[in-house]
Amino acid sequence: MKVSILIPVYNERWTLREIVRRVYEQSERLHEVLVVDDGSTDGSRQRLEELAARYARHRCPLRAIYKERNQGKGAAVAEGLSHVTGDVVIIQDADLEYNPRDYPLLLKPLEDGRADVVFGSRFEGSEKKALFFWHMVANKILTLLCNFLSNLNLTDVWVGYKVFRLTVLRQISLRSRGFGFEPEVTIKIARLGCRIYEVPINYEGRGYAEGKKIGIKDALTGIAAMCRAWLESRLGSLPAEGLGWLSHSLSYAQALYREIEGSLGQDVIQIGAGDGRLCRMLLDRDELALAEKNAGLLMQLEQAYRGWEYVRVVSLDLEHPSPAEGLAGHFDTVVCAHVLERIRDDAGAIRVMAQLLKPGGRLILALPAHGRLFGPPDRAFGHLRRYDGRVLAERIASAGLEIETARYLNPLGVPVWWLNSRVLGRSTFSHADYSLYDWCLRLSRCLGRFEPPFGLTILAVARKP
Ligand SMILES: Nc1nc2c(ncn2[C@@H]2O[C@H](COP(=O)(O)OP(=O)(O)O)[C@@H](O)[C@H]2O)c(=O)[nH]1
Ligand SMILES: [Mg+2]
Repeated sequence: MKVSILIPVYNERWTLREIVRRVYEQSERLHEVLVVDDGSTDGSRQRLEELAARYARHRCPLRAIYKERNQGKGAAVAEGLSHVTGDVVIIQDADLEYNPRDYPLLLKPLEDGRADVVFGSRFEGSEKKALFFWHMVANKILTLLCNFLSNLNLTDVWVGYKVFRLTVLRQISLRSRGFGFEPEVTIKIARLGCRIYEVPINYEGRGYAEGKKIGIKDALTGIAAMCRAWLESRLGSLPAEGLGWLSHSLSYAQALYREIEGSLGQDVIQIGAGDGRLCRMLLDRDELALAEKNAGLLMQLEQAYRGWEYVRVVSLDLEHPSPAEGLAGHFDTVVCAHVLERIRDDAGAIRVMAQLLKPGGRLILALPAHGRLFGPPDRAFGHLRRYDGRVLAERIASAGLEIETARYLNPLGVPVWWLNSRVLGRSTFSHADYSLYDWCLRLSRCLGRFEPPFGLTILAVARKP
């Protein structure tokens, strides 16, 4: 796991050298150190230039970014994040309130694959320095409000130590310039449904005489940031790139599972396991292989299933398959949900999957249906096409498989997609949009046995002779 450290700095000339030294004490576990100077006016910039020169050739180099104008911690962090190249990032304040000695504690839940995000907590630890009463009161109220809006039970939202997987941060956009960053990021990641841990950390609080800057104004902007983030996390558009549909809608993953359950064998491979939403439902098999080509997701899956005896995680790229490492002819079911529509040579990809099957085994495909619905939202998701039953049947047959069934899912979603895609030409999605499609899905289920010959998703099951 490549760990990046991101240090936002504003007028921290007195502590900068020491914090960087403390960070480098942990350097054997680090990948890079990024310091963003937020338009400091106290000489921090010169200090930083010296430090950048000193650590330029280090195995884990220090990179400095200089902002001309002071904009606040949130802006400094956002700037830094656009340069981060690791798998996870630790936000490290530049004063000496937080000690890099806590990195192992903060990283543990991520290394174990249990968490996507880890917050430190200044209130959970054993030993702590006594601090200002009114700060504590304000922190409690703001944390309560943030918990209320995000439906979490954190004890310390305003903590400086926050650690994120980059795959998570890349799914949200951050607007807050100042300390509003803290609740904003909290509310937005909560909405993504990722796994958040809190670990007790050490905290050497400093007073205003020592340069502490946060104040009543920050509390007020924090409240405004929370309300905005809450609204935005419901109505604002989400980046469609990346994992796509499955990762945004649990009900969709569940609906898919219900549909395919009857066709599953005991030795299953899921191709394009992604963030693991669907594969959690495949765990009651004798053997489960999870294939993924994205390195970040692969690592996440490896961590999540480390120690599971019958689950193995494999790297597989359908477009450039390396000679199947003992996988050929091994499975009685191949599940591939929402992958082929992004692959140029989809017929070739089906052939690769067919090779993985034992004779008599089944390939289960879930794909966006109806070419005529193709439009801007598809492009935003990286779809190259949508599938009509006939075309799909041809592709499947050309790989030497026999189609058993082809059914449609979510017929009531079709008019909504058509409106968005063909009439409004919208290419963005908000949580509200996903909820709407989820509702269509639920209502579609009420149609029961009456299965209309159309739907947003086409689900095909094919057999290897
Ligand atoms: N206050 C403040 N801090 C900033 C700014 N830009 C970056 N930072 C950094 O954000 C971190 C947290 O700031 P600090 O004043 O210690 O906040 P507090 O610990 O919550 O009181 C420090 O590393 C600052 O140097 C800014 O515009 N204002
Ligand atoms: Mg501080």
